[in-house]
Amino acid sequence: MTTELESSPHPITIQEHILNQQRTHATATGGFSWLLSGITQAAKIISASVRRAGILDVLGDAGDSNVSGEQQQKLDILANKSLEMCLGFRGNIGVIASEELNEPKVVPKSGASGKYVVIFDPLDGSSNIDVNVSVGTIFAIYERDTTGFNGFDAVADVLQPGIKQLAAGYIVYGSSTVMTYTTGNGVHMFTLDPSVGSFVLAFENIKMPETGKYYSVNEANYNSFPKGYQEYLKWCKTEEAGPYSARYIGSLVADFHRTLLRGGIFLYPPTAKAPGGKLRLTYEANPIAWLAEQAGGEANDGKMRILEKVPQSVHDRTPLVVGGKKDVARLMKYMEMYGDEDVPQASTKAATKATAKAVAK
Ligand code: AHM
Ligand code: MG
Repeated sequence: MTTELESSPHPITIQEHILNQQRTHATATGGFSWLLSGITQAAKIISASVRRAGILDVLGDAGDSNVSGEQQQKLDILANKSLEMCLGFRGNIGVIASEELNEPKVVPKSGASGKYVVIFDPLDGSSNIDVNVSVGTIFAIYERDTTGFNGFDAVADVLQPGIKQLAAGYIVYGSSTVMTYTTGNGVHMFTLDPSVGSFVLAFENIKMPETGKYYSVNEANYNSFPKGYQEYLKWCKTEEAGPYSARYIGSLVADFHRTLLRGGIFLYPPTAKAPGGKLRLTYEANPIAWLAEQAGGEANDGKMRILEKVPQSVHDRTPLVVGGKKDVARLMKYMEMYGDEDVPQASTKAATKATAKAVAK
């Protein structure tokens, strides 16, 4: 007689999945899987804090700002500490860098002999924390670049192009907690089962639809987008386009998560306020771009592939366009057509101001 346990499908945990992936690499030692399990451990701690945010004293500003001049939230700091703690004792991580740390850190326990570099945004979309909207963690893992290595240049270890990532992923703390990762062998997604504390396989080898029905952008910045973006967005609203629907959460992780599953395009173009883009290359754009490519999508900065950009500093910013292959290709046609042409023309600005004045009367 088959018992209920024997007949029920075997839930694959993220640990098992990572180990199975590891077995496909003949030279793997297990160290890398050990490292990834540090990230899942931190994700569980952060998830528990996010879930109880209104109960614990973790909402609101921490009263300090990070290197980018942004107000740090208490949960930003807690998430950063959780990752530092869970990764710091793995023994094989040489360097960590984070949105919340001014400079990369050499990990004291493994020091200069640690083989890996882990770069993360501990809690992306933190302006959404206090209003119960999805936030996330993003991470990228590299091997230390030992070419011409003097043993102590933590900054040089971090300034590697995204194409050299060994693993990348994100955790979204949404209606459920979901972790998505790639090691260059497809994109896999796991849901945290809070009753047993395990991430269980939800989707293996996810493929992003080539085209979707959503565009995702902070359209309040429309007036200062370069013309190529503006013309593309105008097209999205035409009958020929469908038209598309707009979706914008304001948490990159959540906006990308939807784009990965449903298709469409996410854009954060250059703006008057952030002419070089707002999002950070090393711990936001690079991991997201690799996941997109691994799922059959594309990611660029409106001109070139994100993964080929060489960061000049740890907190470099970049414009970001990411989505289904066909959606991104169409946007690029508009970019090629209009180049770096800026808008609005002075006359358009004046007309907008005059109308606003008349309406205010
Ligand atoms: P953060 O890392 O400080 O939270 O900022 C990054 C966030 C992204 O999650 C999101 O895509 C973007 O900022 C939203 O910016 P905006 O409010 O300008 O639309
Ligand atoms: Mg962020």
